[in-house]
Amino acid sequence: MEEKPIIDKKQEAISFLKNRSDSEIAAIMNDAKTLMTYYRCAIHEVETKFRVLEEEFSLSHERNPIEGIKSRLKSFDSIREKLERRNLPLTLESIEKNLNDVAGIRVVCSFVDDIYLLADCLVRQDDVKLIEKKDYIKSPKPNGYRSLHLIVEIPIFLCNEKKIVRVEVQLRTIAMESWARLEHRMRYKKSVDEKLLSQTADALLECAEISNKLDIKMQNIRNIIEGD
Ligand code: 0O2
Repeated sequence: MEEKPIIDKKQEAISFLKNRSDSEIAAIMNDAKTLMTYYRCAIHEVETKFRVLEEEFSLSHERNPIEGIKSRLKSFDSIREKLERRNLPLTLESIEKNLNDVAGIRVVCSFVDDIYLLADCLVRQDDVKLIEKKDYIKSPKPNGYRSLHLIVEIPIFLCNEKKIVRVEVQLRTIAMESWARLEHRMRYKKSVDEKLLSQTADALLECAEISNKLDIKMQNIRNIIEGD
């Protein structure tokens, strides 16, 4: 079967579409819209799961492990960039097969223990299938990045079918979140020169170590208060 490209500004897509009829183009666009809708529905499903856990924890444990939940659908530009970087085809089939993070949920927690607790509660649910777990808390990235990443598959129920959709879940503490946001902003700041970038990389690594110590101290304080 011929694979269809996603619609974006790229030359390949333009030349692919050049000889197509209006109805063929409309069908391709419709397929892209449908796929994105599935990812959006999957985000709702996973977000609801965390909201339910949040309700349960505040009811039965009188505490709330969740400080905030954010979700995002990967933009076509970043989808294209990731596929190109990996030399993968720019098609809807390729997106579904090769990209795990088109639908993304980020859960910000109060304490490191809460991250593992919530991750465990999620993957134990019988409609959730854990595909991959990357623990950048136990093994931080060389630049200091910490977070727990889960790739899960969940079903979304449509009128006449059930679709299995992949979602990337990132769980982190407030300290990890503020570090990652700053690092992300620095990385995409084009006006910063090479020398300054390398200096900020060292400073960021130091900040990551401080933020790790902060998380450990905060966790210890909570353990003392709660008598763990
Ligand atoms: P955006 O804008 O957040 O979407 P995979 O996704 O498993 O196929 P990848 O991309 O190597 O392969 O996965 P990884 O390392 O788990 O990272 C995925 C996402 O984690 C990134 O998405 C970021 O959101 C976040 N992340 C990973 N490393 C870093 C880091 O060093 N700094 C910051 N700030 N975030 C990081 P995207 O697609 O890069 O971006």
